[in-house]
Amino acid sequence: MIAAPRAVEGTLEGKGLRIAVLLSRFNEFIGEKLLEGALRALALRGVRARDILVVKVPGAFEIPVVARRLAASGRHDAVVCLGAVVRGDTPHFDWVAGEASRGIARASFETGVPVLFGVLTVDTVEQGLDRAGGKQGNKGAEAAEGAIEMARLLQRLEPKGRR
Ligand code: INI
Repeated sequence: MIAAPRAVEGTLEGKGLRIAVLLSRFNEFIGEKLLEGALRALALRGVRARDILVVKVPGAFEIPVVARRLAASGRHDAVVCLGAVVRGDTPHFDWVAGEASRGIARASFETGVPVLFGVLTVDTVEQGLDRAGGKQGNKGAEAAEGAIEMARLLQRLEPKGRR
């Protein structure tokens, strides 16, 4: 018989975790719904209000520099980035969405802290609303749960003795 390998996964136990939630105010009517979903999910999973910091920036392009600062601060176990980039008539969308996603990935990679990508990149406002508590669920809530899972997974992967 082949022995089963050891397997490691995160959990959705939020109690004791410190989470920063970073929101782009651009398309705020979508972003606020993502924020509501994220805060509800964090509370449902046991993250205490006093362990959550909400930070707002003007647009998704400004997310990476603040995400990196929050991640590097040592004060948060994970950072959840939220926003909505909606395609318009010009190539602006590509630059904003591209830099936001690249910068968020980089902030995570450079700091070793999970930085979740809960920024919608959609063709229409309707698609955005569908994903912010509408018929496609709430991507803010999904990113928040992903943050808890990733924080717990990284704790489990730490060398013995460090926790
Ligand atoms: N920022 C967004 O978060 N979403 C958008 O859809 C958007 N559009 O379409 O332009 C947007 N632009 C602003 C950008 O993020 C910066 O705030 C701005 O360019 C100043 O740096």
